[in-house]
Amino acid sequence: MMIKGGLIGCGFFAQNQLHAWAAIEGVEIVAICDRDEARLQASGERFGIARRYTDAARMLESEELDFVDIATTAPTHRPLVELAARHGLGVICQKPFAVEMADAEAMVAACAAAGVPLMVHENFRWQAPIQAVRRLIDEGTIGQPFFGRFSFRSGFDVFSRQPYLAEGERFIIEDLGIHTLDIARFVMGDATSLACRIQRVNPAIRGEDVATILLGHGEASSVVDCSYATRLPVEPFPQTMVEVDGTTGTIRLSEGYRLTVHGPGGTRELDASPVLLPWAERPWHNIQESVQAIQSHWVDCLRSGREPQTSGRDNLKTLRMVDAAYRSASTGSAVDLRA
Ligand code: NAD
Ligand code: 89V
Repeated sequence: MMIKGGLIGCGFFAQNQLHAWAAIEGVEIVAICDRDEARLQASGERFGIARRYTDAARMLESEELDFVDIATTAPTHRPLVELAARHGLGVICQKPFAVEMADAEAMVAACAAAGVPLMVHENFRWQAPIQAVRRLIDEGTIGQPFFGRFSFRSGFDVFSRQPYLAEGERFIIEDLGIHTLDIARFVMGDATSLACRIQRVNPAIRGEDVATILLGHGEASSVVDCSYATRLPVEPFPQTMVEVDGTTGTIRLSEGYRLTVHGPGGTRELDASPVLLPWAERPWHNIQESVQAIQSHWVDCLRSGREPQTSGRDNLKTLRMVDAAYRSASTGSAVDLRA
């Protein structure tokens, strides 16, 4: 049976989500909503979706849906997630799930009380090269990981398409570092401690554009370093570079999606490039492929009744890292995440 969804927020990133939904079998976005009429009509025309609303409550009252895909920015997430839960609908919510931990916890509680699934659209761990790193570790290729580095350093102009990123008091950890911290958790296991330093290099923006974070994962350690102030000869946006040292070998994911695996059996060079989907465009194709992957995962979870990998409950752990990073940067002290 066809799964029916309604999407709220027809802005910049929702275009990727709508392309991905159109490419996934067995699911259809039957209605869309944006309070900006021009954006609503443009997305409706582009994707051939006739049922259009400027008010989310009206959409949920009028349509028969199985789930809602919320593609708005963080301040609107809680009222929209709670609205969907009141209607007994499954919910996908974009990252950052919330700015305040209390709002994130309330959304998780509301969906649990309503008995509806909730997935945070935390797509970076679904990138093909990141999945490849995790697979190699699971296969025992490098033994037990004891050190990781997850590095996103770029000078790409993200502000032209997402002007709100230049305006907030917080920037890189909340918007991008949140993905990198989630990747660190995905590869190394949950974090037990965190220390962070931040800098603002670009004077034209309000928030921090550089963050350097030291994580403990039990006995293992990792470094998450992010920058939008880094001018390189070849602009790597939006690649995350990865280093993992294990007891019997190493993994390196380098510029150009080159994966080098060294272990007792020798050294292998692999091409971990993402597929360029028919609707995708470089350099965004890595992110776009992961959008299709996470949305396919959601459909699988709805059909099987399994909890999504990045459920609301799971994402609280990533959000606690974001919260701890800002606290550590302002106090200069490390934060114990075991409590
Ligand atoms: P945007 O401002 O371009 O789009 C948001 C849209 O939501 C706007 O058109 C706005 O009118 C609409 N909207 C807001 N509140 C609404 C409401 N209550 N009802 C109906 N419509 C409403 O923002 P964006 O750049 O598309 O970002 C959206 C979210 O996606 C952000 O949280 C951002 O962090 C996230 N994002 C994620 C990725 C990723 O890879 N996962 C990449 C980029 C952006
Ligand atoms: O993925 C994101 O959340 C985006 C970007 C890659 C530009 O940081 O906002």
